[in-house]
Amino acid sequence: MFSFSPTARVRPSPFFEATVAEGMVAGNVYNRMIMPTSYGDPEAEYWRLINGVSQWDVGVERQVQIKGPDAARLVQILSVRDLSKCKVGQGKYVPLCNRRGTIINDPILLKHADDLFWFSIADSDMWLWAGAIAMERGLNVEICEPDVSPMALQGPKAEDVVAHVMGDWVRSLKYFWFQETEIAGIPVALQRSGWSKQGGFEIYLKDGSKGTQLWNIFKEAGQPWDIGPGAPATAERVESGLVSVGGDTDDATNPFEVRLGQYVDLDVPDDVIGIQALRKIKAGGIKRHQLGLILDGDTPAPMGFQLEDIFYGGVCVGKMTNCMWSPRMKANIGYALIDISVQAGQSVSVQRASGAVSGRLRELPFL
Ligand code: THG
Repeated sequence: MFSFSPTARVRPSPFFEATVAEGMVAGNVYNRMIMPTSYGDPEAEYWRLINGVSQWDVGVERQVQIKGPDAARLVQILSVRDLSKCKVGQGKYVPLCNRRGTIINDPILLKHADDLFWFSIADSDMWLWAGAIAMERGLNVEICEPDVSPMALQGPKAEDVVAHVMGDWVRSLKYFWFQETEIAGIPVALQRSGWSKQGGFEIYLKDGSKGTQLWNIFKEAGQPWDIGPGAPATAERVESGLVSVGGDTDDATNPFEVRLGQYVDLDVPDDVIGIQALRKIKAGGIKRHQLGLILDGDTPAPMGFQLEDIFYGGVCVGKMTNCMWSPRMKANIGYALIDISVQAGQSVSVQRASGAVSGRLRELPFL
């Protein structure tokens, strides 16, 4: 039984009751909310994501809404990716940086109208940041958190379930594009997105009083495809090379170091926060990079993780930022954020709580 003491500062997701009813046994704190992480059988939850369809409470992906005459300007000032070609109905993955070019969040931006945007944020307070920058720049915008909570359906069978509930039109929704609609009178936005590389959708619930009802509609509709509860799966996302900002990054990490350079457009206007620093960083050469690390041994690492030092030739060259048993690779894998001089193919030693473990570096993604 999962026990959680509600307080005004740790907000329950609208799907909380439904996930408790599903047998949620573990959770994590993300954006001052509880994110379910397990329903008691991590192995089954992993294979369901790889082969079937998995239903996730990702209400922790909070929305920061920016509205008003200067909304598009503010959104670009906050984003190091060029948004000038972003269309209404389109989503974009956008790194946000501070003035030093350090990545502080990596939301999906949803453009609802020329003057209305949502940042669907990762784990840091972008509401405060957006408000402070709007004030500093004298911009005419309203910033709020709307009543919006995403639920994800991920896995190769997610599309069949969503089409069964919502109609075959969902099959032609393009990657990261979204559509406002209703399900049994419940207002939602449906987007082809989600924090896995197994395909699927996110359903942004726009009425927090309807969480259990929406959850159960998909739970029931998904029975023929053997749907079941799950959560963003560390093993899958590491195999797939997805970045977790705040976990895989530290307070000096720039987007180039963690393979996000393709989402940085150095020719955006000079007033974009961090872009001048990123131009200098790029010109001066990147000092660290993110590689995959496969540890020796065939015993699954225990769940739970803290940063670990990586040694090469007896010298600490960086950190291992996550480590998880990969059921498909049959090895403990993770990411290394290390000095640029240490390269894929080389062997290193990781200082684990249980002692030193050797491993080999390689390029990401693993799979
Ligand atoms: N969905 C929604 N909001 C979110 C997340 C999400 N907010 C928090 C967090 N996840 C933001 N981080 C990411 C990181 C990676 C991706 C999405 C959100 C992602 N990346 C793909 C990749 O790297 O291969 C594709 C990026 C691209 O090509 O544009 O999907 O999951 N609503």
